[in-house]
Amino acid sequence: MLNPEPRQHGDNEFSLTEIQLGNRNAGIHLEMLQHDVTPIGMHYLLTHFDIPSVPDEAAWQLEIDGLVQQPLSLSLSDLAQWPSIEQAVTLECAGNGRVSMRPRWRSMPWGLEAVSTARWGGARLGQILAKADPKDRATTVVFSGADAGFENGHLHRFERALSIDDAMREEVMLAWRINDQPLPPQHGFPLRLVVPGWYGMASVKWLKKITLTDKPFNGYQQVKNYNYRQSEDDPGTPISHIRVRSLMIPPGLPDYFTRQRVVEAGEIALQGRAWCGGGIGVEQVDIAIQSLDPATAEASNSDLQWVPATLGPAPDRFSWHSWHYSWQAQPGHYRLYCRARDVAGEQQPLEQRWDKAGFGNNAVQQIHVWVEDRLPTVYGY
Ligand SMILES: Nc1nc2c(c(=O)[nH]1)N[C@H]1C(S)=C(S)[C@@H](COP(=O)(O)O)O[C@H]1N2
Ligand SMILES: [Mo]
Repeated sequence: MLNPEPRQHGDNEFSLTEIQLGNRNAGIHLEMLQHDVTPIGMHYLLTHFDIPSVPDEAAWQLEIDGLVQQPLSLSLSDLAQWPSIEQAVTLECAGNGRVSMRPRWRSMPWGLEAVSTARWGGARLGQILAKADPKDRATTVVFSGADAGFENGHLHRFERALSIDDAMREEVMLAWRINDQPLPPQHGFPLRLVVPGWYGMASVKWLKKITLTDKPFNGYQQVKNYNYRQSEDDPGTPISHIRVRSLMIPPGLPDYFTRQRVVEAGEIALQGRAWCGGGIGVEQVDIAIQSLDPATAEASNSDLQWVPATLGPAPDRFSWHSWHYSWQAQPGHYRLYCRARDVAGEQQPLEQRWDKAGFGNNAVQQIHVWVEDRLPTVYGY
């Protein structure tokens, strides 16, 4: 039988298994944060098992059953008859940023690239559920993907549940289009759930079945994974809304292997994105620029001088804001920081207070740059 690699903390070198996972689950390239809507193929990916195939699109059906008066079986052409909606939604994986945890939790080793925004097209879930007519005692809606596999030795489908109140929220949708195209296989073809404002695990891809029940849902991804836990035996707190965060497009030119940056002195247009969950919006983004030159090497995080960046509007209620800041860069070695605060007053921490599995990271991003008077001459000329 299967011999799962024990999942635990490690502070040794990264393993081949982590690299394998990293190659299957690509992240956004941070330079793509320039786009309001992330181009398809640049949107981050997280797939736990194998991407299921759909041999016959015409025969494919979504089943809605359980505690409903009117069980439904909907083909893709049935769904296409529904009043359609479109919304730009920022999704972020709950494990984003996990790579900086020490000792790290051995799972998908995300840097900061597990976030993207897509323009999803489809129908409001609430309208479709209303047609199925939930019985009064239904409390929970279970969403089943077509994919299955093992985690920690436990076989299961990828399934997640929402309370019926959350499922009926007007922003929750069944999506069969992304950026004006049919879903590609990796994003859930032919149909997925999109739960705006929540971390990505709620947005079940390859959605096959919706079941209404009056019992709490105890599936693996609901109760064993995706909870904030302080220890092994802590039952944990279920993960839901995305925490406030901002990212900066790394300025200047990168080194291929280390990704360290070099910029030419002068006016540098720093720019990036900021977002949060719950559809409440970001209120402010601040920038700090710390010199790391020997004369000021004593500088610590507590000396950071924060200055406000210019915050742009969010193109849609559940989508990220743009921000920009003009930096007059003098030659030297610097660390750049950006920090967002949402409308509820939550602000990104400088240091993460980690849970057990590296979920919900929203610590401030730090980028090292070397500012040169002028760039060196180009090699070979
Ligand atoms: N069926 C299914 N749905 C899934 C997953 C999965 O592995 N299987 N991964 C989830 C996680 S953890 C995230 S972060 C998002 C990622 O969506 P994307 O790959 O379209 O960016 O899908 C979610 N939905
Ligand atoms: Mo995720």
